[in-house]
Amino acid sequence: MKLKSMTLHQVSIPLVTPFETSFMRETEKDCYLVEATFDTPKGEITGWGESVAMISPLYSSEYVASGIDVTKRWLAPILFGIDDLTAETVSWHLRHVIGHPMAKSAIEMAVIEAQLKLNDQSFKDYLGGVVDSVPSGVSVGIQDSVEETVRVIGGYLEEGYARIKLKIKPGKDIAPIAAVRKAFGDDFGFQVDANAAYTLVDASHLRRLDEYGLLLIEQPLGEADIRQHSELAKLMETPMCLDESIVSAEAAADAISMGAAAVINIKPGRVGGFIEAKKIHDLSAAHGVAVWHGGMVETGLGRAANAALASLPGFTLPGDISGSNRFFHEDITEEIVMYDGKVDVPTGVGFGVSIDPAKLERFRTDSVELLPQG
Ligand code: OSB
Ligand code: MG
Repeated sequence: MKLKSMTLHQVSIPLVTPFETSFMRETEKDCYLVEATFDTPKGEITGWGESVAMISPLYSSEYVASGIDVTKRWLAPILFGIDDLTAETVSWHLRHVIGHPMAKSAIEMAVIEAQLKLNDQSFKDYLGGVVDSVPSGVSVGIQDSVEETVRVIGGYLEEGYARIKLKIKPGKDIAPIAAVRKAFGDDFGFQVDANAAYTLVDASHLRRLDEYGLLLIEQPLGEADIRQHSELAKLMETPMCLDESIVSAEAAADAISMGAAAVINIKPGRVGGFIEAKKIHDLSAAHGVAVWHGGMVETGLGRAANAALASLPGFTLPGDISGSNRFFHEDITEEIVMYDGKVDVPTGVGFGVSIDPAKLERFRTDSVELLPQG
């Protein structure tokens, strides 16, 4: 395939309710989509990708505008020069550009989708997925009060979600967790995510979480603190799970060998793409480390692709792959539906969903078309 043009569409989609983490409170989903058109043996084919970078550099160093900028100046120009571009070689061609995994992943997604369309294949079949549906967990933001936390989680349990993940931060941890266990008992999967809000000096405080039978604690310490997570893991019974720290297969290998991660959250965008993400799945499985699929409040496009990856056999814990209606009144693709605590793995060609042009038009705040130079 040869890249002919690439359009970056920035979108802003209202959230059904504000989503608050230890690092920010969001009321809209702001991201950009990559629409890439290729010359192929079957004529022109267009593939779509989605960047998981957030509007501000608070979860990772990348953000929406940095992704658009690096794609425009550096990444797209490299790919315009390649005659036989394949999904499997995108990350190789882009390897000299340091960092920017989310920007690279969004482009790789578009190449993957075009290649799947060329080969008339679903993403699930391409990856080797083994199940038709995946258990659906929900990520619950930090609420204004303990009562509100209990009410909101009660609603998601009622809807049938397979597992609850609650965001925590210093001062909003023990009390809401204890109240949720008191209200709903020990019979449901419950885990917490600190998004790097603590330091190792909080170890004795964090140990108190061991009382609540949590499935895991996700990323209590900083992105660069793999060794410190291994120290904390020795002090806690709650299984340690890393998100932000796992930026590549190499980082996953380090975390596993240092005892910093009993469980790994896999997010393709954070590690530079779905192909790198699959490597992490394979290497974790080889070490007997459980993985689950993380989420970045994706639109239906990213959500559909995530469900396909999560259909691999090593994903033994429910992922943050909720129904579209958890975040959006209206998604930009067909709605991803949660039923009986699960979400179907799309079986259509490509990612099995398509961007609705009218909705794209409505949610789009900006777009830029990139073409080969000269
Ligand atoms: O840490 O998992 C995280 C959303 C944005 C940034 C970071 C995280 C999250 C979530 C949302 O927890 C998960 C989802 O998409 O359901
Ligand atoms: Mg997380």
